[in-house]
Parts: sequence; C-alpha cells; structure tokens
Amino acid sequence: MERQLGGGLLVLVEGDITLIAADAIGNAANAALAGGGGVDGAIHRVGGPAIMAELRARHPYGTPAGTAVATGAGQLPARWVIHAVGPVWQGGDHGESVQLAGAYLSVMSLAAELGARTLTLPAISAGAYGYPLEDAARIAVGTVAESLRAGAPLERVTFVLYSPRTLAVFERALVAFR
Ligand code: AR6
Repeated sequence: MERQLGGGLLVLVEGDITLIAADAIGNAANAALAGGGGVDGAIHRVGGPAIMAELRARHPYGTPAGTAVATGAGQLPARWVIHAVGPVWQGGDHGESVQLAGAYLSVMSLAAELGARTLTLPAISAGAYGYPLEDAARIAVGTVAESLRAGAPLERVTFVLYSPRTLAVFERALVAFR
C-alpha cells in the first residue's frame, strides 16, 4: 500500500529491513546504543562491526528515548543507519506517545539533514519494548505522514513490517489517516 503526502510517497511493505535498499535505514535501538535483538540485532549482524565501532566512538553515553543518531551503514544496502530509541511501554501514562513520535521525528529530521531521499523504517517499540501495536502504528504512520505533508524533503519513506499482522495494522492506520 502507498499514499502520496506532500512531495513524498509513504509506502507500507512486509519484509526484512536489512534486505531493502534505501539511502537511510531506521533502526529500533536502545538508549545505550548497545545493540540487542530484534531489528537492532539484524541491522548490526548484516551491517557488520563498523556500525557499533562508530556508535561507541561518537555516542559513548547513548541517546535518550525519543531521539536518534546517525552512523554509516557498513555492509547494509544504504549509506546511513539512523538509530532511533523508542520508549519502553509502561502503561501509556509515562510520556510514551510523545517519545515514540519524537523518535520518528528525529529520524525524519536527521534523514533530511543528511540529504537522504529514501528512508526505510521499522515499527519502533512494537517488539521487545511492548508498545501496543494499534497505538504504535497510529503514531508511526501519523507522525511520518504529517511530516511529509508539512514538506519533509524525502521522496519515499517505506515502513518495512516484519509480519502480515503488523503490515495489516499499519495499513489500517494509513487508511484512517486524514
Ligand atoms: N526487519 C524489519 N522489522 C523487524 C526485523 C527486521 N529484520 N526484525 C524484527 N523486526 P524490536 P523495539 C520488527 O524488538 O520494540 C532490541 O533488543 C519486530 O517484529 O526490534 O523498539 C533493541 O536493542 C517489531 O515489529 O524493537 C532494544 O533493546 C519491530 O521490528 C529493543 O529491542 C520492533 O521490534 C527495542 O525494542
């Protein structure tokens, strides 16, 4: 599914984000930028050790939830990885929605700063961090769609969703976006 918003196309596909070429790949990292499982594990495994070496050198203290930092992409089919930190779900009244939107906005603004024209994104916080999928999808799609509509200079932003269910929930969120 895809939808034109401002000058950019918002695309939803099912797949493995490490296999899809883009100028910049978004990662769902932790605040220590220490690597881990899920999409973060896959990105470091496929990208190779240069990514972690750059994170340790440039961001030894990590980056807080709701923010993001960029590195090179090692062996991944991209120029940059943008490591975004989503919130850990704690019931919804600990600022999670603001932090999740902030993570996506940080990725969008770093991608623009770097001059990326195409960006891929995972469903940040919707795995190990336990964010309820419907809410995570609404915030993800809404934040990126609004940013494209407001003139973010990206030609294409693609959410790469790891399961049919995740894709279906994101599709419903994109249909509902006004
Ligand atoms: N491509 C696309 N999506 C993927 C892939 C992949 N290769 N692998 C998993 N997903 P998660 P979080 C989906 O847990 O919730 C890590 O340990 C997955 O199915 O990766 O933000 C980090 O180091 C889910 O829909 O990220 C942090 O400690 C989505 O990606 C912590 O997990 C996000 O799941 C971050 O947790």
